Amino acid sequence: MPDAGASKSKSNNYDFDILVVGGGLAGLYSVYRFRKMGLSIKVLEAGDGVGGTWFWNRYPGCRCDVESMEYSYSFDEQLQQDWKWPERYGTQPAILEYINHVAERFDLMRDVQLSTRVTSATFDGDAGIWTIGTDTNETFKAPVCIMATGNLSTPRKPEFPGLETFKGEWYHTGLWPKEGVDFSGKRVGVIGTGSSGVQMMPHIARQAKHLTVFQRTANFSLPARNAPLNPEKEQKHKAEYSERRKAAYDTPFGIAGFPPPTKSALEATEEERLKSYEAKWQEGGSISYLYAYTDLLLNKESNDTASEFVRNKIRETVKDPKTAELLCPDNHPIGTKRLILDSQYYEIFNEDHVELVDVRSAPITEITETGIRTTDQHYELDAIAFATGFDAMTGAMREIDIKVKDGPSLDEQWEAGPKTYLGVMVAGLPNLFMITGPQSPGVKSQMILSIEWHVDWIADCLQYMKDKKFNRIEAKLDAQENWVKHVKEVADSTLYPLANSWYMGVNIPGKPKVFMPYVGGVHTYTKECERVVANGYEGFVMSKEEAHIS
Ligand code: N01
Repeated sequence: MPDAGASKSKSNNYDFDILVVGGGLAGLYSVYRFRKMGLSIKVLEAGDGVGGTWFWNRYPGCRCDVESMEYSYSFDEQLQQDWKWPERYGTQPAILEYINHVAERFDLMRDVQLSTRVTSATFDGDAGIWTIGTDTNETFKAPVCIMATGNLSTPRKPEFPGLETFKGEWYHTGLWPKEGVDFSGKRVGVIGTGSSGVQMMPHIARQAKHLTVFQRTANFSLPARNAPLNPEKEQKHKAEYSERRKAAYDTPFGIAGFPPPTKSALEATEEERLKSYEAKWQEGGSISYLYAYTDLLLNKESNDTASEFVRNKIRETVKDPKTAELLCPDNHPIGTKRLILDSQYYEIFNEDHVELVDVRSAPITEITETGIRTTDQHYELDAIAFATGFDAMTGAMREIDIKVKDGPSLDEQWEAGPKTYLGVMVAGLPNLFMITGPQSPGVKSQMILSIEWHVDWIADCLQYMKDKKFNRIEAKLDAQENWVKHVKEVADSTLYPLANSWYMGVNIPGKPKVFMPYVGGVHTYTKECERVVANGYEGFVMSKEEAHIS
């Protein structure tokens, strides 16, 4: 751990105390947190603006599925009191505006270099230094490197033959043009019915002459019931902010305010269940619904009751019975893929100009000059929007050539699936931390809470090392093996592995089928992190190497 300000000395062989890859919510909070410790830091960000997910995903209708009062930083009381969210769920522009406000308010941008994609990170064990290479042909050196690369930051479109011949326009939700897209009067095809596709389609349906929805897997979606933020609720929430933020760490998803369920769905009568599901359906929001009973994500029979309730809602909403049946998910329990929140998604299928195409029974074979061909038919299109998701959780890190000099790359190490200790470090990669890495609760939690937890945890760890005069930390292999095993055991005790989800890596051809997030809950995870610290950073080796501090 370098001394504060030491990096400014010419005698040191590095440029910054800490290098951070990624200028999203995690990178920005890192600047705030580590700067407060007196450390020099540089964030390298590929985009020409900060915000990560909220910078890139500009598709129409993009909105967060966690309520705005929750989905925000907690590190500054005045910030959370001052900021006014217009709606229950933040839109992409509203969230990006908030992120830019935070960056400006805390003067974070002076430590961020934009338009710089990190391509490599190499640790020289003798010097104790990470060297980062970029697509701008620059190199940066620091003893500590933090991967704040995000979990859903590597957009992927399937390799359909013929895309290059398509004469119309095409887009990916995760790389949407800043200036927006006008689909007025166009025949638009959307491939993919995950959160992005489902959120986007009602907006496209309003503009387009014709919308063709290419669906491979029907997903469960609940009404978001978005609305302007109720001023009384907002005031109450703000009065309780700090207690609510603390309480959130004692909950599975990192969000306070949802009383834990008390009984199994099978202990309730059918009448009770329907009443409960109906109330949750009317309330809107996914946690509330999945929290109706204790075992909706544990017991298939219980889950069936919640799944069938939603299927019946789809059947009630969509007038054409054949289309309704196609929209009813039939191959995974509700909640085992990210439960979607929508605004009037199912309703669009009652409109004459919206057509649902089942590409599970008749897959897409090619993209032609004028549209999309399936094994059944050709669809004439002027524009195609890929809502086909991301190489989630590991994609962004595996794209960077991360390694200890002359050692195997992280990409090679993770060939059979990611292996981490607590989702925060990888054995064999000293002084390299991850924010919300695989095998941490990140994507199964209120993301910003998990980000703040990791950054704070790393900051405390670096302070501890400094106090003890250590300058190198590494996860132990056996601690990592045990953690990976534990993460798998926890997942296997739930219904999650039953779905072909991006949590399992199944959406990317050739990616190993491994359940990647930790689903033991934020409350369990944070206690484990605290236990590890209380035991002197159990599972980590800290040492003092002579080389790099001159
Ligand atoms: O991506 P996805 P996403 N032929 O992977 C289909 C977060 N998020 O961008 O299921 C035909 O979920 C694929 O089909 P299948 C959120 O965590 C949050 O929508 O693999 N179809 C699927 O339907 C979310 O879970 C918010 O059979 C193909 C779709 O493309 C995550 O990001 C908003 C195909 C991809 O769905 C990812 O969501 C948006 C092919 N060859 C995103 N390949 C909110 O906060 C793929 N598909 C609300």
